[in-house]
Amino acid sequence: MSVAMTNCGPLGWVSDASGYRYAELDPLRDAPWPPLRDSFRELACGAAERAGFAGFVPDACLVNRYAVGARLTLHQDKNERDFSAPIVSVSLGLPALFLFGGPSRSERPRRVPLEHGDVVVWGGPARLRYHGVMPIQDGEHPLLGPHRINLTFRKAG
Ligand code: MD6
Ligand code: FE
Repeated sequence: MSVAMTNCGPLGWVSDASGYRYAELDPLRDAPWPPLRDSFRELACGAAERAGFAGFVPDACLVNRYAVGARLTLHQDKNERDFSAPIVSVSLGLPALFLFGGPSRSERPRRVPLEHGDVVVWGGPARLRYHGVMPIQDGEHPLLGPHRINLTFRKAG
């Protein structure tokens, strides 16, 4: 019932004994994160542009891998420096029900099904909305087996 996390790109989201932050080094390896591949950058920038956010330049790609049963509680993404930049979210593997809430935690979220290959661009007035992921249902994806992987491209620094 766990979410495994890593990153690529100049900055990565880390949680360790000293808290949560964006960092240039992977604390597990004491080394930079793998580069953001051109194909990833082109996918993210192209999606952002089509959604009305031309000029998006991501400097972080957070990679979350969900096992069956794993979930993400309602949260806001507010540790990035510039909220005018959107977040581009790519879903792979097992499907998920994404919880799309309002500006306060108390607002009842909508449930949006996300499948392998879906891309969501999250910006403008929606940028600070609460959101989460319902527990991943049991299944077997042809490419990713019993997992869901979500990539979020961000302008963090
Ligand atoms: C996920 N995504 O879909 C988790 N945050 O697994 C997020 O928390 C998220 O998809 C901000 C913007 C888009 C997202
Ligand atoms: Fe989030």
